[in-house]
Amino acid sequence: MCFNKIYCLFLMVVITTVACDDQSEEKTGRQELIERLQSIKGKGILFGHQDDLAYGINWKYVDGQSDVKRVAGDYPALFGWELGGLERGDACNLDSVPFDVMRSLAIKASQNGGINTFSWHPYSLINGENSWNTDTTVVKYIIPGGEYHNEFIRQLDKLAVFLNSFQMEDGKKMPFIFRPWHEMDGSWFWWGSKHCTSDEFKALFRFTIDYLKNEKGMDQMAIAYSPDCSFNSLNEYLTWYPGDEYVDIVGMDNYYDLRVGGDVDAAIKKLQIVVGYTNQKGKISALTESGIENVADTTWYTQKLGVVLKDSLVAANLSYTMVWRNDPDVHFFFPYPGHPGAVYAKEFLDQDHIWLLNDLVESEK
Ligand code: BMA
Repeated sequence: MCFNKIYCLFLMVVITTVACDDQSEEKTGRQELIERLQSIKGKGILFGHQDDLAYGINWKYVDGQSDVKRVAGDYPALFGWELGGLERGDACNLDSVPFDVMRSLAIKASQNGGINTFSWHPYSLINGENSWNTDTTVVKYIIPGGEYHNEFIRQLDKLAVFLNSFQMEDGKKMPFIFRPWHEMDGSWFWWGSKHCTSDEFKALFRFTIDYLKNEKGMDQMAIAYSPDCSFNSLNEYLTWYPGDEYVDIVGMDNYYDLRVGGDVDAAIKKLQIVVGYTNQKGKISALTESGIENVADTTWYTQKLGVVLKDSLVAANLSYTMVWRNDPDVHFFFPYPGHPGAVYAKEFLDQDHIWLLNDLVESEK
């Protein structure tokens, strides 16, 4: 009840101001990115390619070049990048991509309407070896309370300086997806299932995100959880899950089920588990990595990936998929013009529900 008219008026002004402030509060880059990925659900699945703009078959750092564009006529909608080596202060990542070049290419991709996602294969703080070296235990030493925890924080500091330096033309920080500690259900990385307990793993994941968000102000980052494909139930899938408050995108890496002689139905079943969780929790889902080395199965894009992404539950819910990099000396996962798989990759990408950059941009007009 108001005592007098002036007091009433004063109260109304205060209430209106607070309400207006709430409405005008700017969305964070993370929120904007999540909304974008939510809004394409059921309309299209973004196609992504690791290192797409950096190099491909018979070219390296050529402005505007992309193997996806050479074959399909447009850039991918999602661009993957790798941070391994940054934590040591290296100028180039473990695949020799200079971090400065990566920054300008990722900003360009984002400026043109694309979405960037970062993976991280860090070197071990214990023996200095790469992510695949499992000779020593690492995780328990770098989580809070561990002997190398402070050194781990210095590594995260380097990541934060780099990723916070990605600025858009309007001065805002570039939004992106961060996908740390991936394929933890396998045992090939030092953070894998045989090299730490699930509680240690969760502590690692949570600390990584808490530190980058809370101490380094990284509110432009959406987080992806992406085990490999060794699960058969939701329970198994969630064994290493750090919690809904830490994860925006639930994903799966799956090369295994889509290999020659693999089981496409198994891949579909597992993705159904992932998208089922998405629906239950209002999250985003993705096939975060897939491919076949050197496109050895020429019809892979139409007969394997294409079949998985046509499943009605998957098609109605999945937001993106990504194939791995095109390193001519090591391995490639997307065909080049003239490769016998190129025609099938194009056929796959020409489908209405598989989106390249222009499809995404057009959908947001
Ligand atoms: C792997 C391979 C390696 C590479 C690593 C990080 O799957 O492509 O050659 O160093 O990813 O990008």
